[in-house]
Amino acid sequence: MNQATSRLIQELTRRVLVVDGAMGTSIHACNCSLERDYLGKENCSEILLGTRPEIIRGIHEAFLDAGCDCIETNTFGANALVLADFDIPERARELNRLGAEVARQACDKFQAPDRPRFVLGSMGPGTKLITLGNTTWPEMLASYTEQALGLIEGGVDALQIETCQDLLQVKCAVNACLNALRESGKSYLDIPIFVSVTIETTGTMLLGTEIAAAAEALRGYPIATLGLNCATGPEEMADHVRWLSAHWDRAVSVMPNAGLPELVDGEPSYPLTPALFAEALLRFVEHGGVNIVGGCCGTTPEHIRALVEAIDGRPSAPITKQPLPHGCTSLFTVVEHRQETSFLIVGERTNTNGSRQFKRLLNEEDWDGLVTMGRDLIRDGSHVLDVCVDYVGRDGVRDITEVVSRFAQQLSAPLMIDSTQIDVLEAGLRHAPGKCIINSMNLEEGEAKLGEICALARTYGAGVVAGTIDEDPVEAMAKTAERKIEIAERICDLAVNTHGLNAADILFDPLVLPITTGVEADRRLALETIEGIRLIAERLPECQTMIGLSNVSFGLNPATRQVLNSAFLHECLEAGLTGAIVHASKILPRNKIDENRWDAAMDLIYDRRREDFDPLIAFIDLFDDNESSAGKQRERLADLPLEERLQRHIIDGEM
Ligand code: THG
Repeated sequence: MNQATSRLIQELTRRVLVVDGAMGTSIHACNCSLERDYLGKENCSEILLGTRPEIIRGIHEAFLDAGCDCIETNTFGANALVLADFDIPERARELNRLGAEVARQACDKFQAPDRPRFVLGSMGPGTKLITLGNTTWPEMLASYTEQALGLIEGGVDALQIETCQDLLQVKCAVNACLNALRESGKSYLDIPIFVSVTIETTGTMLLGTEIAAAAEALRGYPIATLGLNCATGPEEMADHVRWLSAHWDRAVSVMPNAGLPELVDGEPSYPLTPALFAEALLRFVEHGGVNIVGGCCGTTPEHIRALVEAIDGRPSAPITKQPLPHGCTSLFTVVEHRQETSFLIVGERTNTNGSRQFKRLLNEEDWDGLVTMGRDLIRDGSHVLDVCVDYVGRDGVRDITEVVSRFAQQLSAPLMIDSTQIDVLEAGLRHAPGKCIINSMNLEEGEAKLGEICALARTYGAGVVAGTIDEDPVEAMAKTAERKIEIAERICDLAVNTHGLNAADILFDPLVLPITTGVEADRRLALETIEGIRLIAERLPECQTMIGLSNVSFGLNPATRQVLNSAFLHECLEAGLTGAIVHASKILPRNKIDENRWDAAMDLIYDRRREDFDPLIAFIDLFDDNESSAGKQRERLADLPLEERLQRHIIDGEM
């Protein structure tokens, strides 16, 4: 489809648009009858669309008369989840259609060919949040989809997801809008999606999300605007507005309350006069970057009239933003994929395959104990947690739900959701409010399966680890640098050009396998991986790289593993590696490792075999358990066959 952009988007790029003010305050002033007008459903103002449409139309007209460009439909709470509290969930579609039609009628009265007026279909957060466990993704998705369908049927010019409190709620609502648009044969180019979040006086969204985390979690979605509304007046929003104006690469909207409410005779009263309100918003616009202004609670047609006069058809400031580095987020903050003076440290121990303790706690369903393990990893330096609950015989969907919902609310680090099961990945993503990383996808089962995981990444707004594995029936896992880069390039092309992921959100894993087996075919695995990292960093510079470090040393005893892991990590970082799944507290810097051991590790990693010199044996011998126990009869390990010597270094327990 090669469509022209909608009229609304055209106007928005031309000049600053003014949106209307509070609907609720005006409805209150109408003295409607609880029985006749509200049908006994107190506070369900949407129901007036059926019983007293002329009142709602009248309020719209008062704002249009004040000169605003856009009005919002009276459908803030018209979704099935909210309407269920009034026993009328089945009226959602109809009320939204009516809301859009009534607003459209009002606009028709005021618009002229050179002065269009637009209807924004209001979609509020409702009263139940997924992150708090009050509702589920599928329930909310169905509820918002029905609402968006009604709004589209009624003829809205944009879908306005507003007063957002929970990132899962926003992501779910955006998906609902996209589904409804598709079902209606339209796209977000015809009817753009606007998003507006609410930053409380605490400086974050209700559940603790910073504006930068919200922007990072939402940037991958095809939304036309991001902004702020409700909770406070313009002054309290200033820092966050400045941040958005500087960094959000699309239009920014600001719709504050008429100041912070004060209680007067038990009723909230909003202190800002129309003049003060308009002045504050004008400053945001003059500062550059804010393209949509309007009012929220306590703003009357007089506030909007003053605002329209202040803005006076001002042209939109061109959008010239500092490109933000890509990253992942928790419910609270952003963690950039590229750490300036470090690498992205992903904690490995919150994994049933990576820690006996984690596996035991999961089996005991000691959810708090699992959270404590996660917290310990963060304290030890992990930026992100690799969460894997795969465990034969257990219900993975239930386990990931229990674990991720707790981690998301109680831990500050973003999550990497690690599973081989697509339903487990999806269940995890449905409970993680931030921007996660999916671990992982590859081409072993073909392009369709890769496409399914890319679709998850798009739907839930996540980055993704991509392993260099393809359909090759003999050796699916790439073991040479050449094959690693070849598969990485193929996956990158598919993920970006076919599935619409951002290259910066792909973390290539060139696969680390043990070099500790003594088997000929495994000798070069580490150096091929280092070379693979170098090639990926060179040829796919926008993408990230990520390895599961501890794999390299499986089979050795803990002290030996610590040195090999640290030395190998050092070489990978030199080659351009940007992140690793590690046991952070066990990584040693080079200057903390004995020089002989370091050199021996290098000989092993780079497979510097010579006649009569096996670097694997030489390395292991440096950690001979017997070397420190003087007096004990010293057994010459070197005299034993390799396999037996390896056996002796395989020790159960932690690295
Ligand atoms: N690539 C990607 N994801 C991965 C891996 C990878 N996820 C899993 C794994 N590989 C990386 N994680 C670990 C975690 C722990 C260990 C190794 C790799 C480990 N654990 C000790 C052991 O098994 O001996 C400690 C056990 C314990 O504490 O009980 O070695 O390559 N994308």
